[in-house]
Amino acid sequence: MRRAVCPGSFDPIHNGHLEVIARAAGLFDEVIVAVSTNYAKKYRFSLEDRMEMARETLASLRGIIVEPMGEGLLAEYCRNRGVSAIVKGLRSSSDFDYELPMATMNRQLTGVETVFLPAEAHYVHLSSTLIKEISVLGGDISDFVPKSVLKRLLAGEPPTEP
Ligand code: COD
Repeated sequence: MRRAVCPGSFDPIHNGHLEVIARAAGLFDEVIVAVSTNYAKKYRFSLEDRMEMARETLASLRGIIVEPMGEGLLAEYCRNRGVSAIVKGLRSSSDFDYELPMATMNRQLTGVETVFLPAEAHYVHLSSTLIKEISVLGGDISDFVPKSVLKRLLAGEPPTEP
């Protein structure tokens, strides 16, 4: 069985993430959506909420598992979970410049490969950070996130610890 991982903060998950995860599901037998926790980072949503939003929005896709990634090395996580490939979406050349050394390092650490999928043109400008900023400033984000995420963002919950 070919198992891949789509890692991310998913704070929150948006349509660009969903599109890449759906394409990964078409390439692999099983795709783990691994939701990261970095204690140095301030998240808008708790780990549980980020996982719940991912589960809700990916429920119709087969072969998808949503789980916490933990705090350790992604390469070790892949080895422990029998993952052969990390799938990342690329929005720009700066994404590539950032991701390439990590992909090379991850391969050297445990042999895990990284597969890059070019972001769909319609979603190439999306990031969780930008979406949260637009939402806080009262802009319309309904084209960028699924309905369950929209509802939570509009509920205006205060920032939470991971
Ligand atoms: N279209 C397509 N893909 C997109 C889009 C978009 N609009 N936006 C984001 N993506 C993809 C990217 O591939 C991105 O990597 C992924 O979605 C997740 O995005 P985010 O913003 O939720 O996640 P990040 O950037 O905060 O990354 C979190 C990771 C867990 C991926 C990162 O922290 C990581 O790799 N940690 C591992 C720690 C480690 O092992 N370090 C050593 C490295 S050698």
